[in-house]
Amino acid sequence: MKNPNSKLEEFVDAKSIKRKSVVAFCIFFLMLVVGFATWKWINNQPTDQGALRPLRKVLDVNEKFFSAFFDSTKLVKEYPLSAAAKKVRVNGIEGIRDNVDEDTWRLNVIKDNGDTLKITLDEIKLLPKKNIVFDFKCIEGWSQVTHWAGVPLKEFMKHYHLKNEAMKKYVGLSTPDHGYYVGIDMPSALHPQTLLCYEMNGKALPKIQGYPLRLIIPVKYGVKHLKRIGTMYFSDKKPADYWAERGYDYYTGH
Ligand SMILES: Nc1nc2c(c(=O)[nH]1)N[C@H]1C(S)=C(S)[C@@H](COP(=O)(O)O)O[C@H]1N2
Ligand SMILES: [Mo]
Repeated sequence: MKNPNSKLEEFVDAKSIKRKSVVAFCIFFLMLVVGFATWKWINNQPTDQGALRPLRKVLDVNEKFFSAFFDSTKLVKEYPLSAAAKKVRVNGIEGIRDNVDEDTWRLNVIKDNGDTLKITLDEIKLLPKKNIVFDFKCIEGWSQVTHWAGVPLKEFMKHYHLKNEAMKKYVGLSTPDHGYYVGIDMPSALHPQTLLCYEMNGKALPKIQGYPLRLIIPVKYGVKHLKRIGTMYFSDKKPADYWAERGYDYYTGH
């Protein structure tokens, strides 16, 4: 049986559809206006380090999140001892061409107050020792799984009460003759896998690989693993860096 109201229903339906269309169009139009106004507002904001301030805020929050969450906790992959190369590649001999005098060598640590600690290798060997086997990467394109040991730089700094120094933004390292030098950002320097290293494959470092003491910093490329450390200092300004001066990225992490 035909519904007597069907004509009316059709009419109401058509009416409500029309109303819904009008409402939808109004909402669409409103969103356009709001979107355009927001875009205008963002564009009229002052800039901060090259980004409009509202966008910079988003970037800053992202950066805080990533550096707090990933940088300090993320460990570089470690390998079993059996994976370590027996014949370890040698690369780069800037600042280590002349002989090192084993009896007079000291690690010179320049403190915030201007004092210099002069530390012997034997003193460094008394500190907690950590072994690491990891994939050592050079920006020239080679990599090799190698085995190193030494004291974590973080433990070394704790032991020598280098608290004020750890608040600085950078660590600077250089060979005794200042022929090679690097700057390391503090979070990377204090990373748990960063070592003041005095052993390779369970033996004293060969001279050409940094005897008596080198840096091993797995979160960075080879260029930062300074061989034969003479001096260590701390600064809020970027320390001079041999390869950064020659056009390479200062942070060269991976
Ligand atoms: N003193 C000094 N350290 C240095 C270099 C250098 O030229 N001089 N070269 C760096 C580079 S580019 C690399 S890849 C590594 C290589 O370390 P290795 O010789 O133990 O393989 O040392 C780094 N440390
Ligand atoms: Mo390198």
